[in-house]
Amino acid sequence: MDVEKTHYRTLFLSDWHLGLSGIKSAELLAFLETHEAETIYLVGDIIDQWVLGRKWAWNEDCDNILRNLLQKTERGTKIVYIPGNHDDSFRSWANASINGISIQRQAVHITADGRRLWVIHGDEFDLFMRNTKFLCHLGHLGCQLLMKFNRPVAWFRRRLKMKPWSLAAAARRALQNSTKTYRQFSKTVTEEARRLGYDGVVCGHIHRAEFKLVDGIEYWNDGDWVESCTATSEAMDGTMATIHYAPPNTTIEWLRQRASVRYEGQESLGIPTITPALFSGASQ
Ligand SMILES: [Mn+2]
Repeated sequence: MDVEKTHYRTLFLSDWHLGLSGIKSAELLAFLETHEAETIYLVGDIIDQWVLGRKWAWNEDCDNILRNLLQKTERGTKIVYIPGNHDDSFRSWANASINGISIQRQAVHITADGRRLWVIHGDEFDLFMRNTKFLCHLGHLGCQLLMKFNRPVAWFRRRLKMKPWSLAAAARRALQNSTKTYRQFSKTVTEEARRLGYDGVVCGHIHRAEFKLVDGIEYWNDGDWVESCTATSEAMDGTMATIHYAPPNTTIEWLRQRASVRYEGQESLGIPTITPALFSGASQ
């Protein structure tokens, strides 16, 4: 089997959540093995530092995904990494560069036809997230309160033989299901982009790939690799599009095997052991 590579001027990808179980890491590896770009923006939540301890699910695909990125930078691809809220400890490394990957708090991308796009993860505009984070940052008091509230609920659910329920997860689900919230998010982000003088914004965070014009401002959400396999692309002439990656399973398997052979013998990047220990203090 031979698989052709697709070349772009720019690729925007986010919300990989590497380390979380059940993500589309095989598809993502296959995608990276077959897609090249002059510039790649990693738009946040790339490594999930909120997954801790025994739940940490780092596999060979995750290692090969990072190896693929490093190989891309060696071959001249410019990679800009904009940390999100699940990998926010990298934010303190803004303006640093790790193995040719430049870390930025945010970026401005200029398309081939001269549009100025603001590139951000987007959690800054998610009011719900901001508030729960604030609660947890109150530290002891805030988090204990959340747990106390959760305990009676857990007791009832056990008695009813229901699955354990997480307050945070349920609140997030409620948030994600609400179209009003999506609208609110894109409205807030594009309003801010306009205020700052940009033609549009590229972001992630809400795990829903989408393009629309909001009062003349371009809103591009590059989606996620937890459930959907989506990215935002810019062709050489500046034309942008949303990619829904859906190759046959046999292709994915073949590309995984090929990557596995290619990267064989390379030492593990250490992330599986380092990350949980390193970020055990990260807020949940
Ligand atoms: Mn996020």
